[in-house]
Amino acid sequence: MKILTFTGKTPSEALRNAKIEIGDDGMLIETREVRKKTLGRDALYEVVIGIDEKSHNTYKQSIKPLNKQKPIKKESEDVLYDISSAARQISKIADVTDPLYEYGTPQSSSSGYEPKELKEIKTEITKLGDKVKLIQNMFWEEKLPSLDNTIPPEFAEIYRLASQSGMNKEHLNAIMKITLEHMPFKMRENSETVKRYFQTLLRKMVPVRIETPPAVGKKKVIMLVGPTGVGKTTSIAKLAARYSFLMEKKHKVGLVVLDTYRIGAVEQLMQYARMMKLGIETVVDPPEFVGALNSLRYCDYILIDTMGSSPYDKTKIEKIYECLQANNTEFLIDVVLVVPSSIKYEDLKATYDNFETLNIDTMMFTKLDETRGFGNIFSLAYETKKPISYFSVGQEVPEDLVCASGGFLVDCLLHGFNRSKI
Ligand SMILES: Nc1nc2c(ncn2[C@@H]2O[C@H](COP(=O)(O)OP(=O)(O)OP(=O)(O)O)[C@@H](O)[C@H]2O)c(=O)[nH]1
Ligand SMILES: [Mg+2]
Repeated sequence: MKILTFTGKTPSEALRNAKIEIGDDGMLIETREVRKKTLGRDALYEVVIGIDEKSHNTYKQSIKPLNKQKPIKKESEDVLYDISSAARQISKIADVTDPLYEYGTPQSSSSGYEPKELKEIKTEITKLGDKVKLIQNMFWEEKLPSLDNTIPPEFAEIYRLASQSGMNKEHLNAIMKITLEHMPFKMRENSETVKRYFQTLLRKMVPVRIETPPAVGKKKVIMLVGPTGVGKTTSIAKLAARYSFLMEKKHKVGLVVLDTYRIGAVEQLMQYARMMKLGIETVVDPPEFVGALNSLRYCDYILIDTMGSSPYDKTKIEKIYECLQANNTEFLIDVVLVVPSSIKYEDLKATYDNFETLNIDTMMFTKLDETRGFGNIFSLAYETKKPISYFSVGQEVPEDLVCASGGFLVDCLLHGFNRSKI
């Protein structure tokens, strides 16, 4: 669009002069009083006309012929061309030019005219588009062939973090797909909002068992099962300390040891029991199991430690199973699978499958302090839908125990384990 000015003694004369020059095609942008009428001197008015020389036809449809437009009255004497009036004019021109173009058609091709600012914005958008394509190709093309091409680059960081965390690839792709389908388009513009959205989504996906004390007159019976050396006995000691003197209400805690296979296994827990002054029962054969539970009836919590079993040693798991089957008391036994976070997802899943016959209720992940990626834990919980009850984050009894929360796990997953955040 070209900007032309015409003058006259009155606004109408200025407009008439414009019409003589350029005909009816044009848009009246502004009328100014350049000079006031004084004795012996006429007033001087100026009209500012915008004209699109190359698209007269389209232009005619959208605005009235010049002779039908009314002059705009302007009180001010100020004829200085200040910045704010320039800005007003630019926005007026932009407003007027918009309807001339159809949605989605490049503005320059339809009119031939394009304000400098719009040109710059378009160039930036094109550059950004190229970057998006580049990043999409780098991060998504081969890894996510099934996903469409509308992935903003801000997802690249989140994808990298999540995939480096050891999360199962199928899970990650499924979650990314959900994210892309549901995330409001506006949020994709900013990598921070993308991250926050993704974080919230992951958090909501982590099944968690909230710790609740036993109801009045009831007790909680918790059995820890899992492979050898994962931290079952240490965790029993941490839980015993937590329930008996770390919580707001102090509870009576009793211990049962099923692990009589290994020399020293009973002694390990005996030491903790002595230190905390807790009742402890040992069980050699399944029939003794019920007797042990009954003798700890006075307790609010009964914690059962079991022998660790390798995935290939079915007899130990069978022995635990027999104990559970023998339970004819009214106590419901919460079976907690204890697994280390330091092994890869496939191994975690194999371990889970191995212990599944025991009807796992919740999961406890240990040795979070010894690992970097936490996606494996996330994936096991995501896949099995079994809630996580606790995390063990070190060897120290009782302090290195954390009640499970989706926020804690997702924070570890995306930013690593940070002891100061416990
Ligand atoms: N770094 C670290 N070490 C841990 C954690 N939990 C337990 N351990 C250590 O792991 C080792 C084995 O712990 P235990 O509690 O004896 O493991 P367990 O599962 O009872 O082992 P078995 O009875 O032989 O099956 C010990 O040295 C513990 O101090 C943890 O969260 N982080
Ligand atoms: Mg043990």
